Amino acid sequence: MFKDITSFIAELDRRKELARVAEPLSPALEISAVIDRVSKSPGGGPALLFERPAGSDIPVAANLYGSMSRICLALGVGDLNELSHEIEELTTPPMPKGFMDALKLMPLVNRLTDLLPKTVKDAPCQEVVSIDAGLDSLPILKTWPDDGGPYITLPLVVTRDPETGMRNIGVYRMQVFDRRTTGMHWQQHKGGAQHYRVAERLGKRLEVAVALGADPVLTYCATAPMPEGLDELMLAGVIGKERVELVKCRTIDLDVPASAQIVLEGYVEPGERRREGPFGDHTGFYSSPADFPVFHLTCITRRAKPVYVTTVVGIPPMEDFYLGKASERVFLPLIRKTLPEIVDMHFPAAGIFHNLVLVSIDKRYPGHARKIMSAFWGLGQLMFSKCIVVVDKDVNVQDEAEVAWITGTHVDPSRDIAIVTGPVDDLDEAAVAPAFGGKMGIDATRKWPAEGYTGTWPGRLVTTPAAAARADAVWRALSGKSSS
Ligand SMILES: Cc1cc2nc3c(=O)[nH]c(=O)nc-3n(C[C@H](O)[C@H](O)[C@H](O)COP(=O)(O)O)c2cc1C
Ligand SMILES: [Mn+2]
Repeated sequence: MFKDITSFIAELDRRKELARVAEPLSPALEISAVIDRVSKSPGGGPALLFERPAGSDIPVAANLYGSMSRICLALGVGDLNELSHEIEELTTPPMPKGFMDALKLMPLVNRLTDLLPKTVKDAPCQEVVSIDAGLDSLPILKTWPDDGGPYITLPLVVTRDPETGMRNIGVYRMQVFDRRTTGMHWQQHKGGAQHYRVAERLGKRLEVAVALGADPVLTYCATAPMPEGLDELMLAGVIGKERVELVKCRTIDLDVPASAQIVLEGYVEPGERRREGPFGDHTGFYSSPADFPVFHLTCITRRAKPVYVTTVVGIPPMEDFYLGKASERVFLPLIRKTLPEIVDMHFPAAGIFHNLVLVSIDKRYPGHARKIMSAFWGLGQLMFSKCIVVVDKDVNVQDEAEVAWITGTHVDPSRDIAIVTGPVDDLDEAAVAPAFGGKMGIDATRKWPAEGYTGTWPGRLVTTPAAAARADAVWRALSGKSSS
């Protein structure tokens, strides 16, 4: 696994998956326009290293995870389905049938020790420590023309619950207000916001550490929708197959990933809010300005020669689609622990994760599709699922055209649509009220008599095996002729 971003970038370079941009480009709009253009090329384009951002001697890396091959490389798998298999194996250990058999489980037990991070004394991220450095020393991008300012778009924001001490790491954008303060855009449903809620109730300052350019596994894990109270570092230990190394911050009482390129140390005060936004968001539209807590910088620590790692969100597909795809594969086996009837699920890029969720199930009883919808609406960040389409297990949900075809042919809207109201994504500007609105489920499974269906469900068109074999032979002959 890659110990840091520097070694990941070197490997991308070796594999010819890195494009170096030597042209001096402005962090205000120019660099992000290139990133957007490249992300839209087939397969997501190459990773990018801007060697000469105007006004800074720190290079800017972007689109590092923005392709199937790079997200796989980052997470140490050949195919994202391997992640599902690994997690399935780890969470379903076989029952040993005796002592010798139990010994065979040792490798599994060893892997459990990777769950706990360890603290180191010397860390690359603290080669340079500056108490009075400002954010103006970093090439932070302004990504879209009407943005409220420059934004740190891929920060790993570390906090601790002031009461329980539980750690959380999440990616929440930070708008630069001036060289020592930023916005802290943790939405109300997220882990960081919960810690802040507790701090405000206690009337206490909440310390915050922000890691920029942490190693690839950790970066992904910070975006993962871990259940509240479960440390993202545990997931990083599982996927990275080694303990995450942490180092103590210099001005606050928090630990940060030792592998980071740059660390921002600071705090948010209870009761303080400031207008944040607008921001060109991953919805493909500008998010409206709103009030969010304020991050005060106390110290910047960094490598002697750091790289500034960033991402640009915008009209899909962008880099975040691949991070989301990894979560889809990581959480599938975990969701199946309580919903074993789920066969597969898919979040199309155009649905920006939660706007469109396609699920296939092994239907066992009347109303089963609706049970799955209710379960999703009650399960962590899946509560944001705006439209859930449930199909039978013989439908391949990874094939969006197949799902559209099946939905069109299997649904009577007067019978098969469920509408509910509840919490919706903070970024949903169409909702009836902020963070509150409607959600729709479409039952596109074959309906049963027990569900009131009185007809005979029509059979799917398939020819006989004999005719198919004849067709194969004829087709081979035909294509042989045309190619010679
Ligand atoms: C590039 C990127 C930017 C993100 N920006 C934000 C953000 O500004 N605010 C937010 O609440 N979530 C944002 N997210 C989503 C969170 O990182 C994600 O929901 C994560 O699971 C939160 O972790 P938590 O459950 O520990 O809060 C972003 C995700 C990505 C990939
Ligand atoms: Mn969390």
